[in-house]
Amino acid sequence: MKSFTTRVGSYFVATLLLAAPLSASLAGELHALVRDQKGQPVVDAVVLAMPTDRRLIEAPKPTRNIVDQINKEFLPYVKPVYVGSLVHFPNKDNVRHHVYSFSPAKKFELPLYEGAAAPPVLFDKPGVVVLGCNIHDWMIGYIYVADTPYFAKTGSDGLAAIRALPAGEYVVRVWHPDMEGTEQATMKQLTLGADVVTTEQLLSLKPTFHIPRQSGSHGAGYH
Ligand SMILES: [Cu+2]
Repeated sequence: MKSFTTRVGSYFVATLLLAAPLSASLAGELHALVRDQKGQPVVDAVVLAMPTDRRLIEAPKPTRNIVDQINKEFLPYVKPVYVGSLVHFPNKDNVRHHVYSFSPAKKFELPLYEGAAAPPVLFDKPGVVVLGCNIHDWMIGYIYVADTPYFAKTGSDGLAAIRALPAGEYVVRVWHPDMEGTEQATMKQLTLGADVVTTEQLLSLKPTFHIPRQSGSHGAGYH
């Protein structure tokens, strides 16, 4: 049994060595800069690349997706995941949270819980899932369930990098919680080879209204 495993192992090594230069030359990278109507970089925008040939979609490596609750906020504020992913909602606060969503892409509820007691939630339908907490009205977060594994989120510099994209034709689009108009309106066709392709996207953002946090403690143990 041991020698069989060894042989299989060395076969894989040989295949990988042969395949490595080829696949490396076929992987491209997409760098996107997202700016708003004032020219300012947009943070928390999700940039997505959908290959025209869906056969280029490779199953992503399994990752542990986490949306924390810290200091009575969802962290991260925007979490993109590939469709079919599980997301964990650990509560790092010393108060209980009651996380829910009424979004058509995923309706769910995690009744009052502490710590890591809540089971992970499966996001099996592409779309935007708005997160809320029944106890803390100001808590809001987003899970963007992507129909492609090729996506990245912009940092405070407005930049997102999607790495290891198989060469081919892509439709690139952007989503942001405060965007005016639709994702479809941001669609751009791009060809990716083995190099780095850069693209720019302009988003018009709506003014945001945030429910003010409740100040002080009201002694109910929930605040
Ligand atoms: Cu809460």
